[in-house]
Amino acid sequence: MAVRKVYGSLNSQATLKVLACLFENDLDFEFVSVNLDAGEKKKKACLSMNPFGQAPVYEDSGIKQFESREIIRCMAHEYDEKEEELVYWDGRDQAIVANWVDVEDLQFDPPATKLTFEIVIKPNNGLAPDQGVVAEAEAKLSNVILDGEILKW
Ligand SMILES: N[C@@H](CCC(=O)N[C@@H](CS)C(=O)NCC(=O)O)C(=O)O
Repeated sequence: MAVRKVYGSLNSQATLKVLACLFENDLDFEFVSVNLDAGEKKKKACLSMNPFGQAPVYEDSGIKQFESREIIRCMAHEYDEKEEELVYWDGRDQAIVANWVDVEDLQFDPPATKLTFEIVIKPNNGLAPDQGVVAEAEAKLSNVILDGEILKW
């Protein structure tokens, strides 16, 4: 029986990141679906383990965590069983990884999320995208995606 639990939604990019890592590491887990569109009270009850009331929340052996990037980082430390090097113990290497995790968090994710909302979620709900928001998000994304590739050093 799985000791790990993911509380989240399949409509949540942050939840999907955690699920991708669980599958990548072949780890058993139980998925507890949270309806993020549910009323505030019901949602808060489901996500009471996260002080910000957001998905995902991850539970492993009694330890509860939130913030998808930190859940993934912790998983990489704990289940680093593959040949590829996922975890760096050298402080300088850790800082370089942290730098790029922050770039994804602060430069890539906000405009990518806005774009997804405008060009996928809104049309799926019968709403027209706001072209001003689309243009602004695309301009910001062009700072991190060059010629179809994520910016590299
Ligand atoms: N920085 C957080 C973001 C979490 C987040 O924004 N979750 C969204 C779903 S992707 C959510 O729960 N939204 C509902 C709400 O904020 O009430 C993480 O990466 O885990």
